[in-house]
Amino acid sequence: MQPHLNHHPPDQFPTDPSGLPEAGRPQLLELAHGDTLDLTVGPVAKRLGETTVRMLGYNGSIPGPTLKVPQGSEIIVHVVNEGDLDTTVHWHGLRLENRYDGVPHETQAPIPVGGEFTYRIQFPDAGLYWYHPHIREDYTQELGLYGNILVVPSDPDYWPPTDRELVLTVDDLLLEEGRIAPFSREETSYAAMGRFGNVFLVSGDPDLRLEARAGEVVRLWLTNTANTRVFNLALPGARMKLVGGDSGRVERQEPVSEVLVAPSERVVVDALVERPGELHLEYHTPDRVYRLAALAVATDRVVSPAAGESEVLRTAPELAAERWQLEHWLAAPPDKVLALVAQMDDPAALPADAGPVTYACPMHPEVTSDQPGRCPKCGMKLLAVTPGTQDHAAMDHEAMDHEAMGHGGADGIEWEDDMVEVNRLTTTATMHWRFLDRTTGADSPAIDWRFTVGDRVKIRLVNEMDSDHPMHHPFHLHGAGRFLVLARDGVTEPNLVWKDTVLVRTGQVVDILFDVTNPGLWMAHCHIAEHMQSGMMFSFNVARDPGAA
Ligand SMILES: [Cu+2]
Repeated sequence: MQPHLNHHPPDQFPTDPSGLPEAGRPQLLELAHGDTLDLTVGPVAKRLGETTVRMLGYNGSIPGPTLKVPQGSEIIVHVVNEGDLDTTVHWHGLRLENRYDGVPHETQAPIPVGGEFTYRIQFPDAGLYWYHPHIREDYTQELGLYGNILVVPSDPDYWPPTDRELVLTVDDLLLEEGRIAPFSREETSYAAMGRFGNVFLVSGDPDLRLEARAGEVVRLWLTNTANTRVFNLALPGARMKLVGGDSGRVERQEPVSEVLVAPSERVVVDALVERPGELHLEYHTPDRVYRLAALAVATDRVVSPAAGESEVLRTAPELAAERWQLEHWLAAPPDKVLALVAQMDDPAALPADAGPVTYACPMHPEVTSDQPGRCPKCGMKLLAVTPGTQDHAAMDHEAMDHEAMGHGGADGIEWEDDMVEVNRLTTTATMHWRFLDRTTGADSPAIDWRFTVGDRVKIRLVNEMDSDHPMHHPFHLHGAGRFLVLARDGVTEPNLVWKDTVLVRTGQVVDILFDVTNPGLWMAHCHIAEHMQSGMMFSFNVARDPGAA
């Protein structure tokens, strides 16, 4: 008998699944205008292959229930918190009433364990949205608190015809020795790069099997719910067509072989599966291919009217209209310039009497200096090397593989955690992610943006290389409105779609046009959960239109 086997230190969240109800599959809940949904947060025992871990679910499932609602409707959601810590529910991407946005202390008081809160949620726009907590997302979202929302358009011809719809989440989860890797109650770890997982989950399942029939057009609705990982997804053997993004359809449907989806982004693709057999949803990085899920295509061939339209590439008139005004906005100076930077304390910082110190790059161990500074190869801050022990920079054996690429690779995306030992040690105390308002000089919490309903605001996002740790950031704006990407590094966006999150790659400059529609106090933040926890956030005010009744 080992009574302490499952005991967790008091400063960590529990990991023992004993006695908990087994996590279920997400339900599809079709809700009508005025309906009430009861949503309960609570711990579950989740089976992942050979092991069972303690996770958190909405209504006992991971993901939580998929909500299917008509555009223009409003529902009531009654949330009960039986979880591990205070919570709120944020309705990601929805332009809703500010007081139901789920931001703790700003739009509502946190819901304590044992407490409850009632939301009224509106769905003005068609497309794919999702919900998750807005307190310690690094822990709660990683542990399973997320669910999809499918808003069915009022216009029956908004989307092209399809035979089958699969509403999915893609995610990763970090396991160590068959358990969820430890989480402190007090502070967020992996603050430098975010917590990368080592198990991939599609709709909560490490080995999901989906079904279709030969000849069908299968619509994949995909939401990235990972803390930090960018997914580049492919379905070899199927003919894929990009039809939608964060908030509704794309300007121009286009054939694609892969789709990139950053944390919290959504993408909608139609896949024509012509032949029977087994296809795989794959995750492609520059170095590797991972299989995420299987799609079994049955032989009973169907004659699909949708397949007949699969070659047609439609244009969305509302976005074609935006394209006409684009030249004006491309030429206009930005109204706001926001820099994305890191300020990093040395996690292995030594006491002053430790003697001579050598500094080395965590990514490039051969780069050393007797002075603090930056790596000339990748821009990372040089960290102190502990004398007499293993060189902590050299512990990242994988760093050598990235020799020629610079930190995060030539494409400005960090596909894997290639500095695990350093990353694990970085916390909200040592890693300071910042937005700096280059128009006014204000630092994150002091940024004071004031807009009015009806404004269109051009915002320039600059992912500065002069930073202690340059890396990609998925920049998210809450439901004060929605935005179009105008240009990335000066290249005009070729295919418009309404968005709430944009991936700003390492060193990249992205211009967006923010269409402001909803009054209130709203958040802007990086959607890497650990970056938001480490300060990469601020809130801005939107005033009502003084001319409106
Ligand atoms: Cu970030």
